[in-house]
Amino acid sequence: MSTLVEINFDGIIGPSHNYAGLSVGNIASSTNAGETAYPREAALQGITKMRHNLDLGLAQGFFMPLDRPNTGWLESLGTTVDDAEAHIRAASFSASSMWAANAATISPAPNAPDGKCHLTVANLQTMPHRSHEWPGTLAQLKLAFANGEYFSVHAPVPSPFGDEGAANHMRLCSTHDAAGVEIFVYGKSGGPFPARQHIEASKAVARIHGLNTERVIFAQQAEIAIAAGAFHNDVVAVANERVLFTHELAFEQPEALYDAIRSTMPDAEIIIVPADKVSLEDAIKSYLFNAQLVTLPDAAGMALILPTEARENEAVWNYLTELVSGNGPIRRLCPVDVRQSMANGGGPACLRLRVVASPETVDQRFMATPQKLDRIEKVVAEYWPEAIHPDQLSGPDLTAAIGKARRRLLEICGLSELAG
Ligand code: SUG
Repeated sequence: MSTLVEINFDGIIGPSHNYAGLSVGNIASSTNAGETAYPREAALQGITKMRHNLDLGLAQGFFMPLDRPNTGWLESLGTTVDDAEAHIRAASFSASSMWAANAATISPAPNAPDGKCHLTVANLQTMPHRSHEWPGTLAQLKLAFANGEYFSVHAPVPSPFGDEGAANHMRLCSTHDAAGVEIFVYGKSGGPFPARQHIEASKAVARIHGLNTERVIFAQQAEIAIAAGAFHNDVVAVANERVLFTHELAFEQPEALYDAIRSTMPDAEIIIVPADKVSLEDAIKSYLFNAQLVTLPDAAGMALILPTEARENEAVWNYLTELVSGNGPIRRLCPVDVRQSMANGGGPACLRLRVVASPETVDQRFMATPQKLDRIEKVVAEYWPEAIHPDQLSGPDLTAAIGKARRRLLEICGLSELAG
């Protein structure tokens, strides 16, 4: 078997992408509520990001959008697309599975005593529009990671413990193929906003994955960070291999966390961005920490795949330019345009789920190549709606169009068994 590498699986942005303002505590989602969304442009931006990462020499995979509107979910609520109240109907149409960082929590094989990579699908139960994602996501994880010799896919943690997956989980390790320490970040209170990750869910995932308790840290997300709009930890911190890149105000007890990291992993490097250089507000607006922090091939150091919004914020860009000009581990800044997703609070890191695995052990239908992305791009250009206003979410024409678009995508990827 070849070596383990980090594979980024991006959620392909679905044809029902829209701005219905469904996520309380997610400032971009609330600010853009009622705006017209451009699903075709959104999906093309996501594909361009994947192509960019392939060009950097990184391993790339993808997940299919889920079947929307979710009529089965509406049925379980005793209603239909035509009869549902507007907020429930909008929730049934949401394309939110694009944010694959919330699909599952992953513990790579070197961390687990049974030598398998463990994946627990997230229940996402805090937000109604996301609470019905997991069955469709689980079906895909079971296909993509069907090889039981290497993977173990788990059902969601039960109610009432909210779990939002990898967005609240970080792994520090000397290299991706080595054992490391897993940090589970939970929220207790977010002032006016909900804390979406429950500590009991985090503890349950660590137990289900069989992790060695000495290599697991539970850390509370700062209440002020949630109150400022950091509805997931990956809005204020990101880790890759031995580097933790974090805002000073990300955690409730930062020093205790840093000490715990240093005592478990002495070679860890913690880069703390001070609030007097980048305010919490600027960090959240620019999504600087929602970058993909990746290790480039050929010992070229690490790169941050950032949203272009980070380049447009003077304080943020000044900080970053200084950071990469020093002698630190982060060497390169790569801004990518994912504005359509950003307007719903999803940056480059939200759009991807990291799985450490040998690419050949994954179902190849979920692995990206430049040729496959060309074919996907063609389907998107032909079938994805150009524009959707939230008021249009009821029409039978739109329902038919998004159903057809998804079926066409599944067909060309050889995944029609997910049609539902
Ligand atoms: O759950 N937005 C998503 C954004 C998720 C970002 N993910 C990470 N940080 N990993 C959310 O809040 C907006 C949907 C709407 O308003 O229609 C939304 O669900």
